[in-house]
Amino acid sequence: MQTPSIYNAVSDFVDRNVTNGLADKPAFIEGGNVLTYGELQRGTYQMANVLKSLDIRPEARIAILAHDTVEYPVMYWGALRAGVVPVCLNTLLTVEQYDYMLTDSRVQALFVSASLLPVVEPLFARLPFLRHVVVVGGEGHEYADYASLLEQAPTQSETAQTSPDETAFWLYSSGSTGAPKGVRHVHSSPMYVAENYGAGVLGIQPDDICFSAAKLFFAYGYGGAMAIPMSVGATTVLFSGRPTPQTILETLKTHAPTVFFGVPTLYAAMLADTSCQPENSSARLRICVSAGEALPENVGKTWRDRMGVDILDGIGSTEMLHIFLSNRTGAVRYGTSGKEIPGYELRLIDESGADVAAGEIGELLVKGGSAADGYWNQRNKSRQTFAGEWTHTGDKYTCDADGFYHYCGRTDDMFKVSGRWVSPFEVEQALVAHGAVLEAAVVAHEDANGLIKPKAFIVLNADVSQDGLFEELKAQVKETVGPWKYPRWIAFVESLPKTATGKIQRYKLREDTA
Ligand code: 3UK
Repeated sequence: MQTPSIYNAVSDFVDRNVTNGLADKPAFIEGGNVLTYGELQRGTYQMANVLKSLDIRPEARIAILAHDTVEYPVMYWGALRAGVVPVCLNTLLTVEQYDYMLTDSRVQALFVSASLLPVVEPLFARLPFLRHVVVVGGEGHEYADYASLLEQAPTQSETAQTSPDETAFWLYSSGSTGAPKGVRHVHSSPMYVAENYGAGVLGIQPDDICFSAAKLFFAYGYGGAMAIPMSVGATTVLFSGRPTPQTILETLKTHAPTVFFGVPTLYAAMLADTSCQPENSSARLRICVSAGEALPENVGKTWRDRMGVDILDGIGSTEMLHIFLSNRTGAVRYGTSGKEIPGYELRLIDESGADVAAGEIGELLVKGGSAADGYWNQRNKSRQTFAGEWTHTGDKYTCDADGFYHYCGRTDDMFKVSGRWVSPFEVEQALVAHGAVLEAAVVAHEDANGLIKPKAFIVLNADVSQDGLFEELKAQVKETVGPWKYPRWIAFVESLPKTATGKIQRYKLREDTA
């Protein structure tokens, strides 16, 4: 028999860069803090030793609930070095959600930013598996201090001899309905993303500087701000605050990244800000990426015309770790998610599981080496989503004759009006194409006869009057997407309910309006 194959991602993403002579090169920059690849490597050895000293053994789990500062990559990659599995938690959740995740994951230690401590502290007494709390930054608390633990730890340790198929880390899926699911990713997945999307689509190079408005705990940010830049020894700019048009522009201007990762709402909000001009942004920007939800065509085009850089819309998921279907530089088709990217295969299937006919709408399935190993302790959901080599996305798409994929909404949001399908998504796109509209969400609503019709919730741009808008918007929808699809009701609202990762929670609007 052969010896089992050994692969620990930390060797590829951290050690290889040091071996290649990049020890003094900045890997991460946040505010005035710089972390070189050499410092990162030393820190990960120390972190591995800290875990050992806390008696956290390989294969056990720890939680990282931290802001995007230079400590984050040290904790994350240090855990991988020790063979310990970090569970990267969203920093924007409620105590109930943390209760669920910390209980479900049975983490033995929690590494938490000082400012987030008050949210989770009430839970500590009733988490039987939690043995250690380590606080990053801050003082005057009763817990172990991350910086002192690290400083005291030896700078050499062994690297756990993990398998390429072994769980490396978890992310919780931010499903817009139902309980969150622990998504288990293996050691070989980050490099799969870096090679196929990072190198293949972005053409990532060592002299690139990446900046992601999506945080590291989100798979999109994890790829854009860790896996992809680190795979080639590039530099990442981190921003630990709240992303707003102003803070993002300041970071773009100050650090002049070459690649920027944003979400559609942010691009739209930035464009609504008159100070969003090339001279106030990065002088070196070569690619912008959008993911998380579909990028409206007009947002993409307006950005390109104003900022002189294309936005590459691509779809990814927590289950696939990163983007598997994307637009490409020089061949962008705004209003689409682009084409299949090498390394991934796609299918569109109907309700019976058969491939749909050309041009027909179907559920998107994806096959590729970055698929998760499954959900933690949710066998039925795992089997439904990870059906053999194919992962079900829950997204509806059509594929045109040129191979471009057109997003048609989630499988569960579609409804019928007068027997004909309405995709809330396409109605929303027709609404946001109107200059007065910042954001729109459409749900099914019963009329006085108990028949289902579209209802729109709309956030207007600043200083826009509602006068006559209802009629204009109805006409716009009828003309652009179909006469039966226009909203019979419009509610003008201040904001839309969203998940922590920015996805519209249509089910909340449905409940509110029922
Ligand atoms: C939706 C999109 C249309 C789609 C993600 C990039 O968003 C990410 O992961 P999540 O698990 O959500 C996945 C779901 O979000 N979606 C994402 N991108 C697009 N819909 N156009 C898009 N471009 O419903 C998908 O199933 O939070 C994004 C990289 C890694 C990610 N995890």
